[in-house]
Formats: sequence, structure tokens, C-alpha cells
Amino acid sequence: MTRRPKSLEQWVEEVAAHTRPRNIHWCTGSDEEFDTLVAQALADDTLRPLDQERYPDCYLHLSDPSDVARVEHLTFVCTTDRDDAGPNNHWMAPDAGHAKVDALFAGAMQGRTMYVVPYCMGPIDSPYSRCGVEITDSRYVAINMKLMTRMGDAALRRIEADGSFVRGLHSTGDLDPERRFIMHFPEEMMIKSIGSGYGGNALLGKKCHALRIASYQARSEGWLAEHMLIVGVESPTGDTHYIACALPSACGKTNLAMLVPPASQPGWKIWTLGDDIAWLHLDDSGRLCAINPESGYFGVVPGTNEDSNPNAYRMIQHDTIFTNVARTDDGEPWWEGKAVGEPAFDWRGRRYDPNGGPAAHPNSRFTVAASNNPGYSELAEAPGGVPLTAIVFGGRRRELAPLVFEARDWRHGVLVGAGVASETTAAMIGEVGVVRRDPMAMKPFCGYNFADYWAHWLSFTERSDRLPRIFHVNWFRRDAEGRFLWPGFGENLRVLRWIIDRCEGKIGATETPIGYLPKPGDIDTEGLDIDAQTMESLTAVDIDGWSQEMASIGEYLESYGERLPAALRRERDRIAAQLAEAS
Ligand code: GTP
Ligand code: SPV
Ligand code: MN
Repeated sequence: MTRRPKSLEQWVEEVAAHTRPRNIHWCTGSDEEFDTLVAQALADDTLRPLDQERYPDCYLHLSDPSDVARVEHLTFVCTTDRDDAGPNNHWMAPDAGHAKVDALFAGAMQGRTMYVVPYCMGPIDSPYSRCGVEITDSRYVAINMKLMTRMGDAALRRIEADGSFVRGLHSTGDLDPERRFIMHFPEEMMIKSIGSGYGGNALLGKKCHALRIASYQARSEGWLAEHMLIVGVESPTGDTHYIACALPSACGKTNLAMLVPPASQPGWKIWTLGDDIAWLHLDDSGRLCAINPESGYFGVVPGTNEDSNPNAYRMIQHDTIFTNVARTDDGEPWWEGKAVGEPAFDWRGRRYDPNGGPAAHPNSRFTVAASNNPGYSELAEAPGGVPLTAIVFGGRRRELAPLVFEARDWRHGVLVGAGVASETTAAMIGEVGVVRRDPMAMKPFCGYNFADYWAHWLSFTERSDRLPRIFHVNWFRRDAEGRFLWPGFGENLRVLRWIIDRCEGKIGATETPIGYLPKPGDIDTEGLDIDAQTMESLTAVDIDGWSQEMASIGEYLESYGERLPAALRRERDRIAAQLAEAS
């Protein structure tokens, strides 16, 4: 048996005494254990079988209908000083936060198995990886953690060596949204989550640890924990550039990370390193390197088909857990945009009613091991990560934001990131389609005050002169009829190529107050059904619109008060002045 650190055993005992589970299971991470967990989940209806012939080892989980997305209004960062959590987080004093949830955890696991899930975020032998232990009474969570992280004995051995780990306590409780809380105690490296069994609320290694707790830790240790995909773009001559891209939830990270080059782009290859989270470190030579702390994907299902994302579509034909999709009459999973089959049962498990809303929940998800992805990069397990050529920010904007532009330098890039706005999506409970500020796509995930976070980002210029260049993209511009102006998906490679050409110094650009934009004709549109006028509007800067935007960004930044870095304010003022001059 792998040795269990004393501090961990003690904590497990304390939690068991408080939550009163029927029994305790320490997860080893073995394949046999996984099979047993799945068999048990099938027996108690946590998982339902799908057609095992066409979808081997695929299962369906239907969550409680009130529990289908992250809950930002119930997510708290509990720091001693309220200002350390910042206006970007809901805050509670640590004592009050503990008291609130500890009362709900009392006896919460009665009659259930308590799983002790050791996990490692990042390659087991990477100096950049960090471990945690999640205690949970959800078998679904234990199953998902096996697919999403390096889970079990190997992680336990690393915890023993590291001497520290993030503690995550989770119970599905009674699933009543009134008694649902996702609490973070970054000063104690602790998470307590109760009342939800869903994704980001319950798989504590993901958003709770790898972003909220890790971002807090990263600030004091000099690195960055970001809501970014990591992708390798290999040119026909065999050079590979690595790019990390921050897009808000359900705004295209998985799709970009798994892009399959269209036939019009012969010789190009795309390698996936990560689709949701990146941890960034400066190496000894000053390059910014990225690792993916996860080892699996929890991806949006609707819209995935042979055309939009062929690699993902094939990847989820086997060894996949589907959450909240619909089913066909013959037991296949079905979702809007699948392009084949017909739904018979919706995501609530009811007979499908065409007038009763979508068959699959818009935030239905697949869970699958990253090694299932045909484009999985061989460097995804590299302990040192991959050096980044470019960082790309983006949002979902019907208007204003051009297809792509480049920041003038790192400081300007930090402002571009801080100014990101995007339409809300089904990934969180709340209204969909409302534009809000989502700096660096981290609004729901930054574990500390954004003002301090921007200062931390800015500090990297003092530490390296080899930083990646920074860009902004928007795949989501629409015409008056609501149609997307840009084809997106695989065709986004054309934009990545422009980005790489810029980084290699191969190509010029039009200088504007908001940054460098592609010159007409510099983005390859050969073979696309897109006219020059559309390209012109996708790559133009609306000076009046941007003047208003910059005023709005200014107001937003000022809402952070005196902690706002002066350099960021000056950068905004500089661009606002240039826009005023241009109008
Ligand atoms: P999270 O897992 O929530 O962090 O999301 P994500 O950023 O990985 O988003 P994902 O790639 O799953 O895409 C979300 C939705 O955006 C899906 O419905 C996609 O079909 C759609 N989408 C992705 N890329 C594009 C694109 O280039 N153009 C358009 N129009 N839609 C896209
Ligand atoms: C997101 O919402 O950004 C996700 C899904 O990636 S979840 O794991 O639920 O956070
Ligand atoms: Mn995400």
C-alpha cells in the first residue's frame, strides 16, 4: 500500500467524524478501480448505459435539473482582508465561511461512501505541478477525477514527497440551491464545496484548485494560473509554435485546441496540449512556458460534429462520460448540432418534446481522457512544458471587436486582456448573451483582487525580455440577420497563421490606436465564401465605437480604486487619447 501522509490521514478522520459516511474508499487510480466505480454507478443509476456497440464504454449521467452549470453567485473567496479577494469576487470572512458550510457538512455523507481522491495537477514529475486531495461523497466525481487528472497512488507518492497539498472537501449535500456554496480559503489552501455535483462546482481539481487557489499561490510564487488552452501549430516546413489562448467559458477553447486544418491549408498540423487551463512559468532563459495541469477534457457537447470539430467528434465515440445530453431511441447520445440521429429522450430523461426547449442541455458536457484525442501532443507530458510564441485573448462579441489584432507590447497586452468583454453563456447559471467584462477570461476564476492580478501580469516585463507577443481575437462577429461573419472552427487556422507570421516578423500590419491589424489580403481567404467587404469590416477599427469602449474600460478599471496599477491606467489613457485624436 502506498504510504499515506499523517496530516492527510488526520484530516480524513476529522472529515469522516463530521460528515459520517457509511464507509471510506481511498482511490488508487487503477483501471480496475475505475471499472468497479462505473459498475456501481450503473447499478445505482448515476450512470446509464449508452449503446455499447456504437459507443463502447460510453455512459450518460443526468444531473439534477437545478444543477447544470457553475454558480458564480454562490462562489466565494474567503480571505482575511476583504480587499484581497477584490470586487471581482464574492467574499466572506474565513471564520464565517467555514461556519456556514461546516454546518451543512454535518452528517452530510450519512449512508454514502466517502471517496478520498489524491490527484496531481500537471505531469507527475514536473516541478511546476501541484497536488491536492478531494474528499467527496460523489461516485460521479471520483469517476470524472480519474479521467480529468493524474489520480491515485502516483499522486499520493508525490504528496508525500512535496509535504503539502490543497485540501478539497465536497459533498453533493441535498442539491438544494439554497444550501449550495463553493467556498475557497486560499490562505489555507482549502476548498469546501457543497450542494452541487456539477463540473466546475464539484471536480475540485479544475476551476477551484487549478485556477482560484493556484492563481493566488502563483502570485506569491511568480507564475500564472490561467483559463487558457495550449496548442501547437506545426507549419508545412515542420516548425511548431506554441500558443496559449484565453477565451471565456463556452467561447471556443476546446474547439481551437483540437482544430483540424481544412483541406485548403495543406501541410499544417495542430497538436493539443490543453483545452481549458494553463500554468505559465518563466524558464531559466526567460521564456514563458506552459503546462496543462489537467489530463482530460470536460468539454461542451452541443455543436460538436464531424465538420465543426472532427477530432473531438471521433474522440467521444468511446470511453466517454456524457453529462446532460439527450438520447436517441436506440441508446445513442444526441445533442443539438450533432447532425445525425433524432432525440427520443431529453436531458431530463423525459420523452423529447420539440416545443419544450433543447433536447440536450446547452451546457451538456463530455468527460474524456486527453489521451483519447488523436491530436494529443507528445509534449503534453513534458515536465518543463512548452515555450509560448504568443498569448491570445478573446471574447464573444457580435460587434466592435475585430477578428484579430496585436497589442503593441506586453503592457498594452495586459490592458487588452483586462479589457476583454464577452457575452455570457450557458456555462454558468444566469442570463445568456449579456456582454460583461471578463478580464483574461478569468472573471469567475481569479482567486484574488484583479487589481493585484494585473500588477502581477505587468511585473513580467521586468523579469524577461523574451515574453510572448499578445493578441486579441473574436470569432463571433455577426451581421444584421444574426449570422456569423467569420466561418470559424477549422478556418481559425488562417488567423493563427497571421499571428505566427507577425511573431516571426514576416508580415506588416496597419497601426491603429487599439493595436496592429491585418492589412487587406494578409489573412488568407482563398477558398472561403467570404467577400472583400466582409473581410474589411472584420478587420476595421470603429473609432467612435472604440472611444466609447475605452471610456467603459476606464470606468471598469477605476472601480478597482487605488489598488489599480498606475501603469495600466496610463496605458488606457494613452489609447483613449489616440482614439480621440483619430476621431
Ligand atoms: P469551456 O469548457 O466552458 O471553458 O468552453 P470552451 O472555451 O472550451 O468552449 P468550446 O470550444 O467548447 O465552444 C463553445 C461553443 O462555441 C460551442 O457551441 C462551439 O460550437 C462554439 N464555437 C467554438 N468555436 C467557434 C467558432 O470558431 N465560431 C463559432 N461561430 N462558434 C464556435
Ligand atoms: C467553464 O465553465 O469554463 C468550464 C466548465 O470549463 S466547468 O468545469 O464547469 O467550469
Ligand atoms: Mn473553462
